[in-house]
Amino acid sequence: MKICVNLRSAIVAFFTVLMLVSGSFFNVVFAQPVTAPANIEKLKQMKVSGTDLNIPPVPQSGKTADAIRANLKKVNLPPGFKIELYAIVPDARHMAVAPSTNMLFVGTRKTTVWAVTDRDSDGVADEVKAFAPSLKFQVPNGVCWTPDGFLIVAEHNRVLNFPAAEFFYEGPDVAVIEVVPQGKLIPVEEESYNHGARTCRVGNDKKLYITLGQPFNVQPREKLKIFDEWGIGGIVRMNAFDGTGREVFARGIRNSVGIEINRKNGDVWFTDNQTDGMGDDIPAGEINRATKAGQFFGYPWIQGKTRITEHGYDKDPLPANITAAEVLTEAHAADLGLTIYTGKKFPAKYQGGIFSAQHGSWNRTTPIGARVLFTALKADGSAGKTEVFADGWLNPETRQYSGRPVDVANLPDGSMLISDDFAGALYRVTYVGEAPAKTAQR
Ligand SMILES: [Ca+2]
Ligand SMILES: [Ca+2]
Repeated sequence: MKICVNLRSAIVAFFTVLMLVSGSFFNVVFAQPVTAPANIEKLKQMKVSGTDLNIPPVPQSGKTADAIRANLKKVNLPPGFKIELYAIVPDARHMAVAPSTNMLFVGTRKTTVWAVTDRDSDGVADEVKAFAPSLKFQVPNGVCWTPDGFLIVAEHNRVLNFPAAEFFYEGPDVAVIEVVPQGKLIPVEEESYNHGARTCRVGNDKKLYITLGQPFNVQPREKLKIFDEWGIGGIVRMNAFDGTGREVFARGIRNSVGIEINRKNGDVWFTDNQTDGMGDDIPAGEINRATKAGQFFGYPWIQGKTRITEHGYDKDPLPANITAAEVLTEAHAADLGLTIYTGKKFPAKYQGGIFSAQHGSWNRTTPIGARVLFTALKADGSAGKTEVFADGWLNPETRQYSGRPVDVANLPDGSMLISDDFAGALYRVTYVGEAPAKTAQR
């Protein structure tokens, strides 16, 4: 009954939004999208696309699942914590846990957004299938929620908003609003296969924040102006339903692939990936905090404490008013998704602190990363100590990965999910207490 009420209110909300944005809605009805043009236009008018109603599920048992479970035995966690396979999800990247049902959506750097459902509420997903398969996504890496439960999907160069995604996902056709039409998030000439994965969050101000990586190792000087105007190498924010009011929120960022809001004070936290080719140990990776709009985070003149030499930026005087990183992480570990733990089941020291995923290096003499860090937050909202929370997906002897963490997310029951795009899986971390959990044995 509750679901029916929710569904009805979601549909009402959807049409309300349609009316609110009807100007832009009808303007774009007959416009482009590069891929599957007919289908998105049909879905925007709540018409069926003709896509097969049966969406094939991803097998959740068998050899792959067994191998992943075996690999998880090598993962190290603090005493009392347990990690288990939650779901097989190919290319799993950033996660958006549904506010009111036992499910989540998972972005990829390919063409699929996955819908993952735990139908029997036992803490393991039972069903993984493509979300909105009648649409063709392009690098739909970024997924996040509006406060009223509309799902945002931030692609490389388009942003979509799905009202009532939690209820429509059972079929191939879902209600959709184009927040930013294809080719309008960045200029089409600036599209790139490098640093093209977006991440998003809706802030306490209800605006949609999107990270925009700049596509170079270090951007050439002739790109500075246009990147500045568009917020490439930065974070932009806009109305989450029609993309209006867009502005550049933060600048001076190389390639952020992780953003989180501190709901207590509205701070915007984000990771920044380090410059390649400057040696094994510099520059540091960064975890940053933006406390207001308009802050400048130093790139490409400085990263961590290292002046950037490519294109001679180190010869320039250091720009004024650089907001320094809150946390410097080891070079090349590739800091990606981060989330503030909002549950109550982990020990007190973890509550309200930041968990962040490191994907692991690809170009370091001694590989590093493939782990999850924990950073405590102080009472004033700044970062305290950072420590390794989970590692063991990288074998230092063979230099081989058995997994590469991408993102971290809260589940409503106080457990935590970690996504892994190498193994193609989601893991669930629970706190079972330091004494042997006898009640868990059967
Ligand atoms: Ca289940
Ligand atoms: Ca910086």
